Amino acid sequence: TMEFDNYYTLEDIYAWLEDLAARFPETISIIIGGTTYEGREIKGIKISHGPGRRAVFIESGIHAREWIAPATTNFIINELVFSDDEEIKAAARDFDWYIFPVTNPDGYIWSHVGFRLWRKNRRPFGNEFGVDLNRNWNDNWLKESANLNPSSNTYAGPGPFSEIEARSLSAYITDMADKIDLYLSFHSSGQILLLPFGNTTEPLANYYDAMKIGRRAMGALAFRYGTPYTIGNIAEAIYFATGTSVDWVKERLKIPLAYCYELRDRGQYGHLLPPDQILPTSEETMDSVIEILFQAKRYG
Ligand code: 0X9
Ligand code: ZN
Repeated sequence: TMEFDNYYTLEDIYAWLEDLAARFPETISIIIGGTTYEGREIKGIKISHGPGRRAVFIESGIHAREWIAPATTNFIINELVFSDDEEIKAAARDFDWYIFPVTNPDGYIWSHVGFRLWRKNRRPFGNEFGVDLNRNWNDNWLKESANLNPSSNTYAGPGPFSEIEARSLSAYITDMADKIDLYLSFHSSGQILLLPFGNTTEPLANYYDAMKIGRRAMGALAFRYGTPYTIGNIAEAIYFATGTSVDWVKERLKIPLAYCYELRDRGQYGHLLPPDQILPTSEETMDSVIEILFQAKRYG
């Protein structure tokens, strides 16, 4: 079992996923979303109570140092499997859940054994290491808040989808895109709910519906502990940024709803969020995910 009073290593997270799949073979299976530069698997979990269901897709840990993101995703998995709450049980039953807690495994390991604030993957470029995997997706690649300097934390890579992690995960998503109703990407920090797009402040696609659903969801999030969130598209709420996963799934795959969460906090601890905030962060985030699904039915 997984406790939510501390952060876990990649090895422990993967072992836990394997254990769940072994214990509940009828409903849970291991899925492999791709491969890493250092040869690891991007391991995730599929929860399904039968064929023909629409899907929710969740990815986190694309930025290695944002440890609260995989921790929150693990909590969501745990709730979907073990919760007695009727709404959560219904959500678990009614959707197929495809969940990848750590989409940058090489970087995640490096943030444990090398440098705690590591963000990128671990591909070497001369003396430098790593591409920002949330700048490498093939949508407006290199246009905003990204560069071609391997020493930068926002190095976009030598080309769009140059990185095996982003490329292989995108292929996995593409194969199942027409069943995805909701796509979630967890990051930290700032307490911001972001919707596409990162290249313009124009309210594009289903911006107004996505904002309405997002506001209700952040109301549900704040209800538990009062945690305030800002909501907006990426460009208006934080900064212009392109080549991100959420923009790519929205623009290229036309996923109806795609959100990126910047989880707690608002700067006091930043990426070094103390372990005693894992549980409250996870609980309030779970509340909001359930609310998104509820609201999406009304606007879907
Ligand atoms: O800059 C980023 O990649 C994200 N902020 S972070 O501080 N976690 O690095 C925001 C990007 C928003 N878009 C997506 N997540 N797709
Ligand atoms: Zn991030």
